[in-house]
Amino acid sequence: MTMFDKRSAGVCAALALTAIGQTAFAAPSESKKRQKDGRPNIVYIMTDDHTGQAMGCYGGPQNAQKVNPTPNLDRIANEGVRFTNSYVANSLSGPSRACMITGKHSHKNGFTDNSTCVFDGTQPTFPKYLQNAGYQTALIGKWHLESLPTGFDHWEIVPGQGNYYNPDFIQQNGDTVQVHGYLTNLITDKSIDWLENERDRDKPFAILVHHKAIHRNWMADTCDLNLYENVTFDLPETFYDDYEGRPAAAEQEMSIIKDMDLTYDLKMYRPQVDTRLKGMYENFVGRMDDEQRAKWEEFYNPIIDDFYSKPREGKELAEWKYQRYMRDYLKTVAGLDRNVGRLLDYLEENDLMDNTLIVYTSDQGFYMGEHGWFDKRFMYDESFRTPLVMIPPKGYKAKGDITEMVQNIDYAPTFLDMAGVKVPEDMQGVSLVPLLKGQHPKEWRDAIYYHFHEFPAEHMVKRHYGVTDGRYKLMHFYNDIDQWEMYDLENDPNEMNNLYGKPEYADLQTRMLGILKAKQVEYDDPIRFKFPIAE
Ligand code: SGN
Ligand code: CA
Repeated sequence: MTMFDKRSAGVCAALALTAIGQTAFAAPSESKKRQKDGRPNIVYIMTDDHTGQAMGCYGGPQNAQKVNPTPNLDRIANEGVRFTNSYVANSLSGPSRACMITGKHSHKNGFTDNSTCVFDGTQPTFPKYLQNAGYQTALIGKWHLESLPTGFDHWEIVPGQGNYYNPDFIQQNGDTVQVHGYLTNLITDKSIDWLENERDRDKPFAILVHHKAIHRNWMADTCDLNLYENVTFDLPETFYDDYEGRPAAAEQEMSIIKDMDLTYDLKMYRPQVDTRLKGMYENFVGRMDDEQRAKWEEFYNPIIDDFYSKPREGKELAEWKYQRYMRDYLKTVAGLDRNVGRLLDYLEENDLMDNTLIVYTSDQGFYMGEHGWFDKRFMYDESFRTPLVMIPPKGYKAKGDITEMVQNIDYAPTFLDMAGVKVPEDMQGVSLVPLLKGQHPKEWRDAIYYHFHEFPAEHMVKRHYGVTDGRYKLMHFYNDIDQWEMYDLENDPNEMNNLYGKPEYADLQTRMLGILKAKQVEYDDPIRFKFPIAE
């Protein structure tokens, strides 16, 4: 059943306090009632494709002084901790979500790729363990694991990737309901609404707030459309990468120049001329109501007119695309940041900060023009890393930067550990609680393992696995290719100079192959290389 729910007016800057949920929260009496169970609550906020290069506290966006797109996210880092070496296990949405919720690598949780997998919802996950321990659990937003969620007292998800404007939500009773508004605002409204009106105040809670933003095709809220139009972003050093010595990197389909679509990604659509593209265009703007669409067209039409009035090609076109990409992406970040601020304000106003672990992360990093790309998937740092900032509950001593190498398989054990639930032996991640207490365990992991499986598929990034010890990185691309790469991340942070097979690095290569072998054995990955390698 589809209904059009007109409740939300959408939340733009000054309008924020008039959003649906907010007016309902005016009476504080019930909300001020203190939680009886002293175990910490968990607010886990995860966005989609939000990369550190677009987050103020990680130094982004690159070279654009005066632009800080994330003051609210930075507040989490400033009041709490910033992980400076945070990685994913498989840089893609569904796989990342499955790793995060199970505490296991993809080959163990079974969700190796977005195109062929359905998450087995009968397997143990951290929300189920928390539920069994007496927590109340909720999930709101993007889920993307194909099967319906299990382990949540309350859930409301968007189908697949979800829509930015007037999106559908699948509800727990099986109904699909269309809701009026902009998705980032709506997910926040619904999360606050659950905290305020549906939470059982006798229990601790864990809520997963999963945004679609900043996923392609980077559609901002109408109130943010004018942002950053006067900013010119510097090109990343590697924008014109020629992929020399890296054939696997050369073969992808995620190039801003070649693959970024003028209509779909950059919204340059002329209804009178591009009639063939109408269906594709309407697919993403067709859900808007007249007012939203009028604001959208008022903003984009002059840019479209200007674009088609001055034909560009070669580098000029490439750099024009890059600037539009950066602007659209960062406008979408702005709405996300504002909404995280709304959620933080709610927690603060309701005395929930002291006893709550607040986490902000993304399902993976993203390319903002580095190597000439958008999208993710590769084990190169921009998409292998993911932002991770937290405000721990009161009493946890850590502040500032945590530099130990951590991975999204660590979140589940961390939440269980913090809740006083024994971490199951088959979880492959490790609890971050000691780090949040300000400790630096001597026996911390010395390398991170990665495995990307989705090929052939959109963007055509080859299958590969690899390890990093923080200083060096080794990768093996396999399947229809057999290509090794090795980098010195300190001397070559852009990963341009493939050291694999160079005689002067033979010892390092042997050492890194040893680490890779050890990790594939430790994590019991059935897809592994044969050792030693025949050169
Ligand atoms: C969609 C996007 C891709 C993106 C995948 C996976 N195409 O298919 O660009 O790589 O999602 O992203 S689109 O035409 O539908 O926008 S993920 O983050 O969900 O894994
Ligand atoms: Ca993603």
